[in-house]
Amino acid sequence: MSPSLSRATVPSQPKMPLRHDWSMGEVTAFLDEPLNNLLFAAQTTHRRHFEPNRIQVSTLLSIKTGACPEDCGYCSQSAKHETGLEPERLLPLSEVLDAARAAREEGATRFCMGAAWRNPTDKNLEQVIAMISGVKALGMETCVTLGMLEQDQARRLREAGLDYYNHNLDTSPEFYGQVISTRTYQDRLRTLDYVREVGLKTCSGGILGMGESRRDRASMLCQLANLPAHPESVPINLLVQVEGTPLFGTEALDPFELVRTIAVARILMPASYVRLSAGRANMSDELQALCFAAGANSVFYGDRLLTTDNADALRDQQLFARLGLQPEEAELEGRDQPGGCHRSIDRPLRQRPTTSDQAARA
Ligand code: SAM
Ligand code: DTB
Ligand code: SF4
Repeated sequence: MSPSLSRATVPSQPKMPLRHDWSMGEVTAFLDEPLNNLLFAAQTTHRRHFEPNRIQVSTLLSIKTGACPEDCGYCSQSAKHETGLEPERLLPLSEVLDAARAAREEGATRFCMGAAWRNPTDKNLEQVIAMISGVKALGMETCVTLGMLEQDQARRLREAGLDYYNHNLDTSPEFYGQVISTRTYQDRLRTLDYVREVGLKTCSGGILGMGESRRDRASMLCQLANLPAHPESVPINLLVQVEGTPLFGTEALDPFELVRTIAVARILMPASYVRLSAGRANMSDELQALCFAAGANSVFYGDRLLTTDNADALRDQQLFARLGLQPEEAELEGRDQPGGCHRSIDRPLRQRPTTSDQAARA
């Protein structure tokens, strides 16, 4: 930013103290605000805690796909839904490391590995630990999402050097039973407690567009923001509708509700990364730009999520360039606050040849 624009627009305000006592009244009142008020408050909050034009970039890989015993109504991987997905066993280590290396080449700084398990067995855990060690040795941050954990399993993951554990609350406690019957909200909270207690960083958020009300979105945000520590990373997914799942055909969410939810997440959890997560493949560039203006500062980058398509990587490069967003470097060790300290050096995503480059070379 030019010095004069910087002086004119960047508030030199102190960081806000983190609160863990948000009431439903406060959160619903935020969600009900005129959108411009919400965007202004979220953007101001964002600038107190983060460099406003940096974006954290993670890449996702499904290391074990399908045949999951859980019945999550949104998920392509439940054995209870006929989605035509071909189940796969746990990927071999070499395949995972090849994918991580490719993600690093593309500019991702964190590699997230997802498994379609209700919970990992101890043997599963050993196999995943080998993957974590291998990915860390490539110089990348690691995140895994493996379902419910026992405390000892969380501790073993921490000892193996894992950085983040992803475990979403997904929706409000009130709406949860309409989406999932094979586990409870309390089960989710217990795993989050173990993850936090052993010193792993937490990645937890939810899915919008499952037929929930604005009040449910407020209630989910309240749950996340009133955890004993805010999750360092808060993924906000927009439901990817998969044919054969019970939620296929749910009425599409008003996109401004997504923007509002991101803005309120930013205000409630000012020092956390808020990830504009699944659903970007079907979003316009303009909607994504509004989400970034509302405080989203992280995305999944790469052509695939777990079992569905992500926004195309070339389109992302072009979008980031058009918006002046710079991908962030890996976080430094020793942060004491979520999002409090990260490197900020320019490191563009690897440029892929455009079709016109290829045509020019031909
Ligand atoms: N089995 C583990 C679990 O449920 O925690 C880890 C994998 S699960 C696929 C991880 C997260 O992906 C879910 O909590 C949910 O938030 C998200 N997810 C799954 N299917 C989705 C969909 N169709 N649209 C949006 N998000 C989805
Ligand atoms: C999260 O919150 N979103 C990611 C990650 N955590 C594991 C998963 C999105 C899955 C989208 C549907 C699919 O590709 O199967
Ligand atoms: Fe299984 Fe996770 Fe999908 Fe639920 S969201 S069906 S637990 S893979």
